[in-house]
Amino acid sequence: MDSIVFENKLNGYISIINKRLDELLEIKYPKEIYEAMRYSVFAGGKRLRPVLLLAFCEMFGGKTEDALDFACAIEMIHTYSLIHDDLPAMDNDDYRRGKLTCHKKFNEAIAILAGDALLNKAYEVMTNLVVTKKEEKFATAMKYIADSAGTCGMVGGQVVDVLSEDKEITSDILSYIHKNKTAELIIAPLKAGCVLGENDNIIEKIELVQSIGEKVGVAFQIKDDILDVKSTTEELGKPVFSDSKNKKTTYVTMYGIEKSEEKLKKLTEEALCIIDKFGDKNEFVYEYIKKLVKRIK
Ligand code: GRG
Repeated sequence: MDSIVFENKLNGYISIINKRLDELLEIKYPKEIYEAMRYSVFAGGKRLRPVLLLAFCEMFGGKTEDALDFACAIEMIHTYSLIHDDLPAMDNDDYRRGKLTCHKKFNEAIAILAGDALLNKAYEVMTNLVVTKKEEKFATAMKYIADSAGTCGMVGGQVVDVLSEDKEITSDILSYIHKNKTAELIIAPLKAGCVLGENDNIIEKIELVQSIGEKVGVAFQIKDDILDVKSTTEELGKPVFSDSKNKKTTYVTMYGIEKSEEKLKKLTEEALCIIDKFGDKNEFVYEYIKKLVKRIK
């Protein structure tokens, strides 16, 4: 895909996501909580998960209007997880996306509540669709997202990550952490996009999409681990070497940079091979996933 066409398409997705997030997070009473939620949501994230959701929905023939609120909901869940992950009780980080973290900008109580409020808001937005649209695919999309965020997904991964700090862990535990803490919240928007867009052979398609998501999700975490040791604070917008500071085992500390780069390449190629099966509407998705390997932040 031509790079200008790609950039235009990506910016188009990001702009409709931002516009809708702005509407969904309209400031009401008590304004302090909305200000903290908005501060973190509009702090300059890449919008990876919502873009993937809209792009997969489109690749499978769906309408953006059906997928947009789910895309915003997953970004809210992602932002809540970052706010809580930065708290003193977890990673204790002062900067994220080049800006003060939520608890540094406001205070700890407000940051905890802003995370809680974003998580809850995501479910408010999704249940609203489920009750108004009355089509099974909306409930299924919500289920994929809800399942990915909880104890059998991101929270479970985060718990094992926290409990593993300062300890030697096995490769199986590391895989569990990657799959759950990071990959689940990437698998979910792909599956939600697919179910909202596709009408035929949905079970077979969801299986393929699950496999793409697992590969892309783990590749994304490996790249994050590589950037943590190879990038700079200015480029990343957050401190580098945070994994060693927090005494965490990562793909890089377990296998070394070279093997990590190889694994990243292999997983990405395997994911692209599956995407190839989805015919001529896959161009944007194909390019986007290729570019994730080369991302610098
Ligand atoms: C607190 C329940 C709870 C979970 C936290 C997601 C997470 C679990 C922690 C964040 C730290 C981390 C390294 C997570 C791995 C996933 C990841 C690389 C998140 C960053 O995602 P990006 O790069 O962030 O998409 P932006 O800022 O672009 O939105």
